[in-house]
Amino acid sequence: MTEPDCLFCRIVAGEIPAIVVRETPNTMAFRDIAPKAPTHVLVIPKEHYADVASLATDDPALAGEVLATVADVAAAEGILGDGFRVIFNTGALVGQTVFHAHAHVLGGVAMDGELT
Ligand code: DGP
Repeated sequence: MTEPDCLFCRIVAGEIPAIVVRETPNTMAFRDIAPKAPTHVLVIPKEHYADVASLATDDPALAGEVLATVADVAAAEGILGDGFRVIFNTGALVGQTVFHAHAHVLGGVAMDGELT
C-alpha cells in the first residue's frame, strides 16, 4: 500500500528524485538529503508503514528485510568493519519528521556511546 501524500512513497514511485544506493523487491536505500555523517543512508520498506513499530507488528518479515538491507548498505559503504549506527526515530516526540518507517544508517566517523 502507498500513501499519495507520503514523501518516501513518492521517492519509491520515482516522483521525487533520490540517490538510490540499493534496491530490493521490497526495500529501498537512498542518501539522506541532509547528511549527519560521511555515510548517511535511509533504508525503507517500499510499502507504507508510519513507523518501525507498526512495520514490525504488521509485517515482521518485511522488518527483517529492512534490517538485511541495512547490513548490505553498511557493507557496500565500507563501514561494516569499523562500525555504524542504526536509528529508527519513532514518533514526533523523538524527532520523527517523515512518517514512513525508515532506518538511518550512519557511519564513517567516530561517535561516542551517548544516545542523545
Ligand atoms: P526523521 O527525522 O527520522 O523522520 O528523518 C527524516 C530524514 O529524511 C531526515 O534526516 C531528512 C530526510 N529527508 C527529508 N526529505 C528528504 C528528501 O526529499 N530526500 C531525501 N533523500 N531525504 C529527505
